[in-house]
Amino acid sequence: MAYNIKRNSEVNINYEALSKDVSFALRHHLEQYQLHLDKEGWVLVDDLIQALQVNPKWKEVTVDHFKIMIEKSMKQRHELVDGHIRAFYGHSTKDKVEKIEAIPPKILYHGTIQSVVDIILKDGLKPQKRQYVHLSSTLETAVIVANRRKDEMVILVVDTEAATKDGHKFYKGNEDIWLCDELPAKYLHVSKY
Ligand code: HQG
Repeated sequence: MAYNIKRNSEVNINYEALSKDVSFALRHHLEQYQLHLDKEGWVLVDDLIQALQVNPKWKEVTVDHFKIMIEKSMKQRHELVDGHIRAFYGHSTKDKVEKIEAIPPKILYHGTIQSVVDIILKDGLKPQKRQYVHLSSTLETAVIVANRRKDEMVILVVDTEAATKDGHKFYKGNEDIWLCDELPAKYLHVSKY
């Protein structure tokens, strides 16, 4: 019987919508959800559940739903460990989340659009509204990132080897996404694919 109840609640959950709301809360709108991230971006799962349950849509949400949400997601956006959950990347909250510095592959990619590429090639990559600039180890991901926008896509290649030699730091987001602070244009060129 219990098995049936669980299956029914799973069927009713829109995991894509749940993932969006979890990202919205953990990356951008802590105050609205009365959440507080620790310095590595973690919150208690129970606190997130309580915060989400204010919305009738998520009244039945449980930790099992978060587990399935993570399993089903095409992108590795959230991490769940020992009763805590966090977003891997994407934050725009006031206090900068500490990420682990690591040595990236020799090149990384950044997917952007034609209308801003000239500015980027002049002023460099800037985090804009987020805490970090977002890069990826695969061209495929950069294409997906760029294609979120309506404008024509441009893929930039980042010479991380030269940037690292000059003292710029790179941080691991997830297995594919890398993060950095502002990065001068001299390390960038437009990819020919
Ligand atoms: C551009 C999503 C003008 C930059 C994605 C980008 C990713 C500049 C935009 C992740 C600039 C910022 C992050 C400069 C950079 N002047 N524009 N100097 N420097 N830009 O959304 O990288 O699916 O903050 O090219 O897929 O697009 O939500 O960053 O176009 O992984 O999990 O300013 O968010 O992940 O846009 O995306 P964003 P992003 P999720």
